[in-house]
Amino acid sequence: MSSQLAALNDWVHAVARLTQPEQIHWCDGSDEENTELTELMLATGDFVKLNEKTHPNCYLHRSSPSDVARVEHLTFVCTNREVDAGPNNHWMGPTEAHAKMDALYAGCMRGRTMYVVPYCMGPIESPLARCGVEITDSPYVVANMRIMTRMGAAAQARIEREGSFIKGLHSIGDLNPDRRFIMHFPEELTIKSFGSGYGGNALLGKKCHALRIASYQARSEGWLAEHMLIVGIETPKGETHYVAAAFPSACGKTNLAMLIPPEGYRQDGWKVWTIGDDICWMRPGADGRLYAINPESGFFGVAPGTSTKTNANAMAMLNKDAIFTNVAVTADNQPWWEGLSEGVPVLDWQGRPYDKAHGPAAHPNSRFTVSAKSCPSYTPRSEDPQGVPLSAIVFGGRRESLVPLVFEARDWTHGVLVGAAMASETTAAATGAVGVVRRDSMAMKPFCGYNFGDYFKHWLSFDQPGAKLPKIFHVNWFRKGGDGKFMWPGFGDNLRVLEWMLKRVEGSAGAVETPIGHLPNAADLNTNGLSLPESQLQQLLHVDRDGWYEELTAIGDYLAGYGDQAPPNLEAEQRRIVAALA
Ligand code: GTP
Ligand code: SPV
Ligand code: MN
Repeated sequence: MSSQLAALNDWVHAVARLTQPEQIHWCDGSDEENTELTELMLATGDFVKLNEKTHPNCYLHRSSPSDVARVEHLTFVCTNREVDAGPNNHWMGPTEAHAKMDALYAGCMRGRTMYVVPYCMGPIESPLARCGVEITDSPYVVANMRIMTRMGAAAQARIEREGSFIKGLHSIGDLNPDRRFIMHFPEELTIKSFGSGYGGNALLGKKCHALRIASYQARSEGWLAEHMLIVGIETPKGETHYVAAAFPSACGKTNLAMLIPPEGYRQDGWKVWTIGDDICWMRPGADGRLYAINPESGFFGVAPGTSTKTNANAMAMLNKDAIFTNVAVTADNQPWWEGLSEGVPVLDWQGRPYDKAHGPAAHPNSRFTVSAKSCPSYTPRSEDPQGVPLSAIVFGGRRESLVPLVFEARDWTHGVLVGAAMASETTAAATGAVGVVRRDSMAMKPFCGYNFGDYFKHWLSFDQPGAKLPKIFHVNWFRKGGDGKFMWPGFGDNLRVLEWMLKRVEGSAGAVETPIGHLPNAADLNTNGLSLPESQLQQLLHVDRDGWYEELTAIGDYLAGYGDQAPPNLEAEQRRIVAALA
């Protein structure tokens, strides 16, 4: 036995002594193993089989009704010094946090199977990829990790070769929200999660490892772990530009990653290739450009709002080999959610007869889990061990007022400020109030494993001599008019905005200079085939100087909240813009 394997074994056995499982199962990721787990979950009711004719090999999982989203108030970063976690995180000292978690874990797996899940985030052969092992007592978590990560024997072989891995311990416990914590120990490369079986709380490879722990590692190793989609845009000339975009949870990453070009664009030969829809790891290559990989291998996407009209690529993957969580079902047992043009729900997400009085049929944060390879816009470049070079980075939020459709940052420092200053209306992806505007720097507020002040400095540090950094933009698909309706059609039509960005990258499109950045003139956007009144487009591209003066002033206060950690360059940039707006 290699010494690495011995270290893994020792940890697994120490966890078993604490949690007292009935048996231990080492996951190899094989089809046989998945079939056995599926049968087990059908027997226990963890899985409900969906219509085999319309949705072969598709299953529905219903969470406990109080366990349907991430829980930011119960998520902690446990560094030795509180300042290293920063005001952006909830903090608990490691000694106290371990004691609290280990007390919850004591005997928690009695009568259950403990699954040992080795996984790799990123293509197995990629130097940018990193491995972890999740120990869990939830077969639903295993089934999801199998789709979302490269799970099983190959990952274990890499761990044995490399000797390092992130340790993640997860138990659903009794799903009691009062006994639920998601703890991160970045200095120990360890995660401890208890009391939730849901998405980002339980699939530890995703937000816990690939964002919170990875962002911490990336800081000292010179790379970035970001809450971003990665998409390839192929122009009629046959050139593919890769773009990464950070939008907060449930703000359009999956949709932009799978965009279907408007009719006229398709005829002209535009194509869109999906690399990733949630997480992006990137680092400078030898040529000075930023290279990005998607550490995941599947999509855990928001179901409501997904339809053939909005996201036909997602719909095409959802009729086989998919797991659905907290959606409704029709009389003939097909999955259903709000936004579908067909079907009638008979059972809601809790399995009750559907009654409008109970609210939506599908939970607003109901999700599908599918393999990235099932996506019609899948590209083998997703497996490129070196990643794809980025031409542009896009930040964006859900803002019903003030924020224009698109603007371009003047340079990297201004772009970092634009990312740091991001704000967005909260969504159902996390428990708590929905629709409240909050600052969500780089869409990483819930996910950065260290002090945002240090994080902003780390972002600024990429601006080195010889660096060929992507241009930075900000978008807002969610402006609303007086009638309460979205002003911009969104979805496929967002390619019109991406086209302007790529032309800016090439230096072939016009713009107006304003204190907040460069905006397209109405004529610089291709609106062929779009029925958008000229006055509405003007409004979408308008900079409200008074409103922005207030916004920038608030951003100054926000940066000041990071005290000594706030980078002086960023504060100077903020002051320059405030002065220009005054
Ligand atoms: P997470 O998986 O939580 O990180 O979310 P995400 O950022 O991938 O969001 P997603 O693409 O799933 O979109 C969330 C919701 O926003 C869905 O209901 C979409 O239909 C809606 N949405 C996405 N893009 C647009 C857009 O361009 N315009 C409008 N109006 N809505 C959009
Ligand atoms: C998000 O909330 O940003 C998600 C879903 O992508 S979860 O896996 O729960 O984090
Ligand atoms: Mn997300």
